[in-house]
Amino acid sequence: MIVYDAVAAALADLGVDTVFGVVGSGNFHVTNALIARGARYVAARHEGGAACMADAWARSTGRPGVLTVHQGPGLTNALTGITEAAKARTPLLVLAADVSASAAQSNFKIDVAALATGVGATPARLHSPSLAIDDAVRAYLTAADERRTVVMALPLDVQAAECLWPAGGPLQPAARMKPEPQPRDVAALAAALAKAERPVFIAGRGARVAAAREALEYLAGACGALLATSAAAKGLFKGSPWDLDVSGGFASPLAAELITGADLIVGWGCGLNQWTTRHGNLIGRGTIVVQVDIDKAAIGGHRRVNLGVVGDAAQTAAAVTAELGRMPAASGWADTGYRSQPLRERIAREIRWRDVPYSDEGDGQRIDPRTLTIALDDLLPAERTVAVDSGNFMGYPSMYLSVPDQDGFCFTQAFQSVGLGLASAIGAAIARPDRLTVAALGDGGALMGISELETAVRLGLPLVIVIYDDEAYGAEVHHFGPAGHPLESVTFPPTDIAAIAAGYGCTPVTVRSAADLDPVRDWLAGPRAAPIVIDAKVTANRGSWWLEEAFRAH
Ligand SMILES: Cc1ncc(C[n+]2csc(CCOP(=O)(O)OP(=O)(O)O)c2C)c(N)n1
Ligand SMILES: [Mg+2]
Repeated sequence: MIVYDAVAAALADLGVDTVFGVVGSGNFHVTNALIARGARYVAARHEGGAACMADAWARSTGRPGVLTVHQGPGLTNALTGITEAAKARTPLLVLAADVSASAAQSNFKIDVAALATGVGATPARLHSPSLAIDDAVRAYLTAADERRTVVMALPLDVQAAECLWPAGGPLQPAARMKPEPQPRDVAALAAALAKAERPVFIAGRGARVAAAREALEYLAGACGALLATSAAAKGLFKGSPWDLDVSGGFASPLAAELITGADLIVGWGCGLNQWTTRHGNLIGRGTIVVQVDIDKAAIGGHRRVNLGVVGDAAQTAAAVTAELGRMPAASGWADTGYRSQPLRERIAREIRWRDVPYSDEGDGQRIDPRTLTIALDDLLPAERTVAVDSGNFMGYPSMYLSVPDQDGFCFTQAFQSVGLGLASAIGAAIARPDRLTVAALGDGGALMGISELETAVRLGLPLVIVIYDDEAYGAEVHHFGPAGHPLESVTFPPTDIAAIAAGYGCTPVTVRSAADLDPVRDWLAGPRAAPIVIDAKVTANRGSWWLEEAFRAH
């Protein structure tokens, strides 16, 4: 066999059936070999977009994503998306073509392993024709089992060489082992929960990955805990009457009040970082903090904790429930711990941001982003995936658009990069065609990643792309404006984004008030053959609540 074909065959055997990328001469053959082996190939227009698509696809399906790029600039173009994936611990395999060992003076030569290492990804390489198949299998399994973003260099000379399919098949995956929580730690956590009067659980990405909802709800029911998540796990407790939604800057006033009032906070697969705790301000002075994480090094990484438990969120919750020896209240509510019927009713009335009163600042020329988002929440089907870019606007879609479960929210903020939202939405839409995908972008992020509109149109994706258009890098405007700094570098003249979208073949809508949303209704009722782009000219009198909060300690 030729190595590129053997690598494709090995990856196909491991279940690779969807690949994102931009093809150049260096990855042409391996990409075509994957297609020949049955994979769906999604051609992006920029490698940065391709990386975000693969990342979001992996997050939405729970399976490793695969990205294929040309050597040199193909990889450097993809780096921001790769960094986001690496920081978010997305299992992702990057097939990065590389120059031959002899091509020391090639224009395309870069140090692939150094780039990968520099952004927190794991380097890998096809070392030689005879090792290539096992190298590829090992790289894929590292991505899958250790939740790593692996950048595998595929030197052209190795790719083009002959190799033999190994007798007995390629490397076999070793059994995956999760660390069992130590009995002493389980007992300590059970004792802390038994003593707590107002426990709150905050579940993070680790709980989402561990599919820990059931085990956590059961334990929470047994000890009367309220349930919250980090932004990365938003939706995990959707439907529970004790769900406070997201903890941190996005928390609604009632959620913030209840989390601050906790006497015990348990982070489950959650780093309890500055965003999740509002720089620690959501954790009361005397509150006991416990962190459960599968990764020992993560414990206490962002803040001091009173107890660290190394273990998988679901396994640990089950062990603690057994240790506690209590059953959850059968009626679904009881005066246990933090739970009471009056509180349950208050949560039902007040926990959602859209139920928090506000005065609309729209003036007919510009729509209040809260009014816009509430109107969209009413219009759009509940079965949806919401993908959010970065910027001042991001709290509105994150908190005013409901999502059906933890897979309905694609939050690519591990690197805090602007411009990833549209491509992430495309990856999520491909992963979950059963759900309507909503891309929520600022005008800055939208224009940064706009080339992927062509991809969305070409693929006929039924996306709702809503752009919170304040004609500015609003985050910077609201950060520096109040101190009187000049803002010319972060403000822009009006752009007719709807006209640009129409040029790409999307259905365009410009929105200045809620009445302008009628075309969205029509689009939803129609065949949805191309994305709809809503250029919402939003009010920009002030920074969003969460941004003000974030910059207070910036
Ligand atoms: C790649 C990148 N460049 C710059 C920044 C700094 N930055 C953070 S928010 C922001 C503004 C984004 O503008 P827009 O998408 O319009 O959202 P807005 O803040 O206006 O709501 C910028 C430039 C960043 N986070 N990432
Ligand atoms: Mg803006």
